[in-house]
Amino acid sequence: MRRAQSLSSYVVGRATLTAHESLAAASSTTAGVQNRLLQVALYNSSSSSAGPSRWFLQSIAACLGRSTRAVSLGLAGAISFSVAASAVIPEVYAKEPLSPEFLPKEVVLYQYEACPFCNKVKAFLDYHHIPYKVVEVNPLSKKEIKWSDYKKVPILTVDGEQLVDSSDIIDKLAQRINPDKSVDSLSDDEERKWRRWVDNHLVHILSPNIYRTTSEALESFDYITSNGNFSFTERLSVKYAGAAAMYFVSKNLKKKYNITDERAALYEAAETWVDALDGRDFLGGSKPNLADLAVFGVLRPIRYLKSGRDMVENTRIGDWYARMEEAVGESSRIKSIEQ
Ligand SMILES: N[C@@H](CCC(=O)N[C@@H](CS)C(=O)NCC(=O)O)C(=O)O
Repeated sequence: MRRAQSLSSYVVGRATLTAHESLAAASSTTAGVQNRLLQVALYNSSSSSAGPSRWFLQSIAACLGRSTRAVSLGLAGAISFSVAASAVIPEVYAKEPLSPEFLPKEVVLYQYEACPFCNKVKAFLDYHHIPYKVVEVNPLSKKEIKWSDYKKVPILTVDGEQLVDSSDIIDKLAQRINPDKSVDSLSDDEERKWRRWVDNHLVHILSPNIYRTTSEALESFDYITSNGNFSFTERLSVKYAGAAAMYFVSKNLKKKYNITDERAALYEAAETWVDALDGRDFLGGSKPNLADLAVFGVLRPIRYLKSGRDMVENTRIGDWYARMEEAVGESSRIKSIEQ
């Protein structure tokens, strides 16, 4: 309980540091009413210790806390959209079916919905049509991963074998489904370079974008809450408390990563990626490689939020993204395990 308190305070506390400044600026805007709602939610969340909103914020804090030290805010992953697959998938973009001998019997992903690294792994599993179960880890107790020495997510178990770290997981899965190839021959320098770019650059830009304005923060949390298992009252509380906290936290993230204009940074990243494609359908040529899957995995949660819509309207990334949607298709997630 004490740890729970401190994680909750972490999010709310960080938000409060900049709350006065941000609210002062925001209250003169047309979003003033929403800001006041968010302010109420923010301060309510700091005084209340009960309810799902607190748990949810703690879940965000766990991803955010580690991310600010190691990689990025993983909130985008919390709003993991289920992207509808097109009914007819052109053969050229079809999924990579595995021959049954390579198909693991049981794959379990221990994840936070809030984690972009988990979404990268899911993009790989979905593309290769590897069925997997998901265990949503409680970020406070982490009781679902007590059995492991590794204290982060994602953790993937493949027929009982534990794999950790999203890039390592993907490398090991790629090796497993291509047993005849050496590790080095499985990816080239270009692919490795862009996978690093995703982890070191792209993921940092996402959260400041999806929580950029109060209305965008609410849009993001609206999606989160409508897809979670919340009662009507719980949904409201999570939506406003979460949006309020993340609106302010995202301002700190901008400073941390020296982002002055988050939209411009997002557009620039999208254009940089399209330049990298250099006229090819995918970085991998006629089919996605691991870099395509990584970029797609971290962008998928934001694609149909305002930031993602803006990105597609204002850059050239839309065609590639549409090809990726077709290629990856429907999720191969089979069911959640209730803990
Ligand atoms: N490099 C790791 C980063 C994983 C990571 O930082 N995950 C965060 C969630 S976004 C985490 O589990 N943090 C530890 C915690 O919540 O206590 C990867 O790519 O998998």
